[in-house]
Amino acid sequence: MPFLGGPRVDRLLLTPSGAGGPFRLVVSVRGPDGAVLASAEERGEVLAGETAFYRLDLSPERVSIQKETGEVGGEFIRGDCSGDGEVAGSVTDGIALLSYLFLGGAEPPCLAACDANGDGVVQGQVTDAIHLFSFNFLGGPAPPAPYPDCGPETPPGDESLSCAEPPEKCR
Ligand SMILES: [Ca+2]
Ligand SMILES: [Ca+2]
Repeated sequence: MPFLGGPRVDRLLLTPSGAGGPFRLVVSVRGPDGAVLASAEERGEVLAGETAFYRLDLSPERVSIQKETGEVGGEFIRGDCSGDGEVAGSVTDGIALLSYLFLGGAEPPCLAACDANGDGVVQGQVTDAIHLFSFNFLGGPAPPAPYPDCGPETPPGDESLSCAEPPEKCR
């Protein structure tokens, strides 16, 4: 039976708004007639202040839910392009970004953090550097979340940019 859209992998973020606690997660793939082709179930627990990442592997033959840990979904601070954990009052983030983009400088450790305006794009643009300089020295708006605290990537923009090396502060 054809699977509309083809196999794909999605990610699920669980962040409890209250005290948190145990949960039961059920994912099913249904055919055009509504019949369940495959399903998977996962039980776990997410506590207040935590975020749990689950990777959903969906295809007509297989459905799986796998908890992600460690480097996947590394947290970061938006705007911290230099990776030192600081953004406010710092000129180095904008410089690190411009150097990388236009002067052949080293690739930043966490590209998602360099997307200071949160539009999901970094390459070939000066807008993120301008956002940083504007925020730090001209009273412009702060970077969107995750800022000023560490936080997870927001799909799809942050995920495609990815954060290869989350800053020390966020590990
Ligand atoms: Ca920095
Ligand atoms: Ca951007």
